Amino acid sequence: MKISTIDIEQLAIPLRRPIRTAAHDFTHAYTVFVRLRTDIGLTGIGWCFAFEASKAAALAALVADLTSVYEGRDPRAVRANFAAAWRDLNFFGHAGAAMMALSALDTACWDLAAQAAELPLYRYLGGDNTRVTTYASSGLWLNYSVDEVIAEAEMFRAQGHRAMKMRIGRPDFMTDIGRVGRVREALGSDIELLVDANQAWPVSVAIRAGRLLEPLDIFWLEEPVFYTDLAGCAQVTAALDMRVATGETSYGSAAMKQHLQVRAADVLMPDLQRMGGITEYLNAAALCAAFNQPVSSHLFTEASAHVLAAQPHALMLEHMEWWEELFENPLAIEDGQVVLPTAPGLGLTVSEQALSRFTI
Ligand code: SMN
Ligand code: MG
Repeated sequence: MKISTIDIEQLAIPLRRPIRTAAHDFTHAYTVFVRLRTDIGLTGIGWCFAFEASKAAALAALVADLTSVYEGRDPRAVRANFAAAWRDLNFFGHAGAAMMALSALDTACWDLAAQAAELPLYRYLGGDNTRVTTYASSGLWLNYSVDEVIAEAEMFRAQGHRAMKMRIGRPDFMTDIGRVGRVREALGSDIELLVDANQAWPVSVAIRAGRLLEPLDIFWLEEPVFYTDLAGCAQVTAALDMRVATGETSYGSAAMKQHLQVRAADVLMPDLQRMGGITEYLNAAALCAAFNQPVSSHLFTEASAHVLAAQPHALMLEHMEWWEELFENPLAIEDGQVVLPTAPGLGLTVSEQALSRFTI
């Protein structure tokens, strides 16, 4: 099997409403959708994205540049192909937009390799779990009123979710604590509540806020401090009994190793596109196992579900709805778990109608 052509499409996917975290403010997921077509008729998919159309155009240009590495290769040689791309990117860098572009191509190769083996990707990766525990994440944003947060949380519960993530990280952290308290009270104790501060706080504030959050039974406190401050994050982690999670903003498994070496957090949540695709996500997951820590995910639910289903030390898949309209068979959620598709590869059927609707 050989990769014959590579299609790159730029999509503007509108979100249900404009959203804000302590670090982001956006209305669309501008997505670069990549399809690897092969000489035997199989097609593999992958995607990367940004929050501005102009940045997504830059990602598309980088993907186009990398096609010369992938064209003509056997997609089943995923790790060899990845190594060739890694060499190609040495000067440009193993971080930033280059990793995001590589991620789409690498993920599409894994999709193809599993399809060729006629196995769902999670089985191809050696997994046996047909479900993964998940949390709803496409909501409870910083720009919502508390009543809006509670209404959306109830919507997630009605959809089958049993865990969800609320955005915090105001300079006035006492406002956050009050809001989380009201949401916990409204939801009762049978919903797992996660909170994400999106790097907003200095270490001292993160520790004080964390101590006030602990009695509210929070599943984890995410990105309490600036993402490069690993020592600071380790201080927060050591000071709190509650779980601290981080890692979404860092690039490659080497960065995950640095986090693990200083015990920066209790849980790492590698981001598929910042890892550079499934190859490096798997490397990151193996490092977490070696350091006796769980592994989670960030965005990219459809692909990350397969990786986490194959990791005995997986903890909580992030469920983000942004891309589900692209597929005729979006992931089902039952009783707080994502149900893995049974079709070979990623198991996703692309909706041509949705693609043309979102194409820029
Ligand atoms: C997040 C990251 C990027 C965009 C929106 C939200 C957030 C998360 O940090 O973890 O989901
Ligand atoms: Mg986050």
